[in-house]
Amino acid sequence: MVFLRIKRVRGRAYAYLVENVWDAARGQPRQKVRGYLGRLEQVRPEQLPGVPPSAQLRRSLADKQTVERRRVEAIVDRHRLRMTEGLLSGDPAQVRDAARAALRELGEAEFLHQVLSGAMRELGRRWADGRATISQEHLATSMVVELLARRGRPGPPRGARGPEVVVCVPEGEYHTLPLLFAERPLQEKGYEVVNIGPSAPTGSTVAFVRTRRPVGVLISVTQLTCLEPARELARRLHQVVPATRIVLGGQAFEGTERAVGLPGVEVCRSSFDRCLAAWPDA
Ligand code: B12
Repeated sequence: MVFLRIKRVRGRAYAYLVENVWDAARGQPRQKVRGYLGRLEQVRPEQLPGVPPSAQLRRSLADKQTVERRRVEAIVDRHRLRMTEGLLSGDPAQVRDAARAALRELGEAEFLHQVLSGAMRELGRRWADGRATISQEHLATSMVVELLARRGRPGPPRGARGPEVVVCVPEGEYHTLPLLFAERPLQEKGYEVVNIGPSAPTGSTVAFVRTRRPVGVLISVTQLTCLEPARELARRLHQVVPATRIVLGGQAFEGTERAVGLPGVEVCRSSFDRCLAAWPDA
């Protein structure tokens, strides 16, 4: 009988289909791997064997995914709290320790999207209701920048230069931290990141992209007031570089089904990691 088995590698759960076979030499059963299904949280019931897959296997998958989700949520909460405290108290050693522990237990994607960005969001909430000062927020921002810079880039072979992806924000947007969060997931896929930083005039970004001809442009939008400039930027980019993949994302798109309705422009309401899962390795 085929059943599911979970293996954890660097904090991440991966699913396998295994089967018990009789090992005559040892006189006992052993498990034989029948197939690899990928990251547990992304496995879909259609990937299970059988048409349709057995109810037992489907139930087992759903149960394992629920258990894993709860496990990850509890770990994320603990690390996010520790990270928030480190950032609020301006303690770089605590921030580094919290990052190391979170990376070990959760892996890269959850660390960036849930722990670090979650801690910055918590800081924003505390700032908004008067429990954190602007200076604390600014110090936290620079500590996050330093933390990400210290980690360096994951290595493609020396001298190799992958295809370029431009990461940018629309005119009027100064929330540039998400651009740094995009760098590692892109580099891990072998892309070269060109980060053009805060609020450039739309025409300037369009001209830059036209000469550079990257394979993709990721536009991060945090403030609702920047949605319209972002839309205009995406529209003009698609006009001048129609073969380039243009993706809009960020907090401004969350909690809304706001349709952008532009041909050739994608909206991604999740993390960079999830968004890039659909991109080929460079
Ligand atoms: C740090 C910060 C700042 C810093 C930014 C420094 C910098 N270099 O980035 C400074 C001090 C400059 C700043 C300024 C302001 N800020 Co501010 N800021 C924040 C804070 C605390 C953290 C933002 C952050 O970096 N988060 C970390 C990032 C990495 O996480 P993230 O945005 O969630 O991004 C993740 C996903 O959304 C996704 N993602 C993001 N982009 C993209 C793109 C694509 C393509 C994809 C696939 C995914 C994706 O992946 C990321 C990683 O997981 C937030 C609080 C919050 N809720 O976030 C307020 C916040 C964003 N700021 C706010 C405000 C109001 C302002 C100011 C207007 C304040 C003022 N009165 O001056 C100014 C505006 C400046 C401007 N014109 O842009 C509000 C925005 C309200 C709104 N919805 O419009 C917030 C929410 C605070 C609040 N609680 O009210 N801010």
